[in-house]
Amino acid sequence: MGILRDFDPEIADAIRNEINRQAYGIELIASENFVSRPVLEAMGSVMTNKYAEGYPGRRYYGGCEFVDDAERLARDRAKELFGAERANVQPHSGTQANMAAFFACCETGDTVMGQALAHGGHLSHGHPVNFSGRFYNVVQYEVHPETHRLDYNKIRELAKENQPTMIMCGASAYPRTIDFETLGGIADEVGAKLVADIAHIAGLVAVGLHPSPISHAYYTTTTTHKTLRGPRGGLILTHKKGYKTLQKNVFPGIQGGPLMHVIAAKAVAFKEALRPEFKEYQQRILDNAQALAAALQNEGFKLVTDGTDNHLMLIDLRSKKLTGKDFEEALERAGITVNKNTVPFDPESPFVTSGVRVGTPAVTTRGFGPEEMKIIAGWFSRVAEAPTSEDVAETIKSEVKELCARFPLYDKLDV
Ligand code: DSN
Repeated sequence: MGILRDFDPEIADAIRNEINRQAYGIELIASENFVSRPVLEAMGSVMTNKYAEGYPGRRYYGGCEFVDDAERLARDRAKELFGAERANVQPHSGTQANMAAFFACCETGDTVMGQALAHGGHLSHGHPVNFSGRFYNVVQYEVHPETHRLDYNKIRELAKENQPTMIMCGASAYPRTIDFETLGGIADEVGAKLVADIAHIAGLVAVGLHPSPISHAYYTTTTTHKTLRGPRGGLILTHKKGYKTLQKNVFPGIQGGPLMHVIAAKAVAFKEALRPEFKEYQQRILDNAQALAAALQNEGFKLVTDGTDNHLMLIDLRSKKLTGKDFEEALERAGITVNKNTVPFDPESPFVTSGVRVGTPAVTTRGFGPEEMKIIAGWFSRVAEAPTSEDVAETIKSEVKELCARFPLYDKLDV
């Protein structure tokens, strides 16, 4: 490159520092991943220059021939990947995808149900500070007080009592398999539309390693950048019946011009996900999650629900006399990135929390396997024993750097 560095060395420095942070640190944020070079190239392409309000063949701007090609490819590949009849690839993010689904299913003021954020749900599933909690009458469901798993009987009871127009299911911090078939049955029983947000587990769903909601949900929403390992963005899948309403609620309902460079990159990511190697990659994510969960438990860490079925786990740090905030900061000093996260029925605030969330998609992408998971669990233990020790942090940071150097991320990437 060099062109950016010549013009704007400050931004070039920020990007170079981020390249190095990603290359020499351990990324365990469950919602993050590293895209491939083809995805990166498509995202950094001239398609960013193009306005294309509307849909392929029906745009409000001229010159859309080639962005139409990209959007058609993205849609077709998304449909094939998830076995869906229709796809809308324009949502800028997961929250925008959910907003479009809300608008397509409900009128403002309607009653909707969603999983509480503090119990593993998401802001856009009805949290009071989000549009979803402000525009609708929200009934939030929680996990079971003892098992910390979804309690489908309780969800059914709440649905019967409240008669929601829509039930939003899916999670951003739930380590167990979600039973979309049962949730679809509950929605049918009360005449509600089921929206399944599979942002976290989309890669697993795409390859059949987590049950798919496609045939049970009216709309399935997702991001494209988590387990799916594509560019940052959103996607909605549906059947013929729900499509027309969905289209107009994405554009012009909640968005203007689509991000065509991102849509092109989504198409590239879907092509990658359709290859047999992607299923092997998703299986390795699961194998690593199992290995990391077991190794953390061997080190005396308590996991919410005592394990995981998917790519993430929640560590309850109360037995270690640590808060999520302190542990997140201590790990960061040692070159390991996680995010603090509430655990079910957490006595601490969301800014402090009693837990951290840990996921394996990113480390799996760079080639780590079960042996590296054991090493990571050992580092967690050493940091938890001496969270304020600069010596411990420095020593582990150099060990982290050494391990990362053996698993290079991007070849010759610099600015
Ligand atoms: N912020 C994302 C996550 O970390 O799960 C969800 O939007």
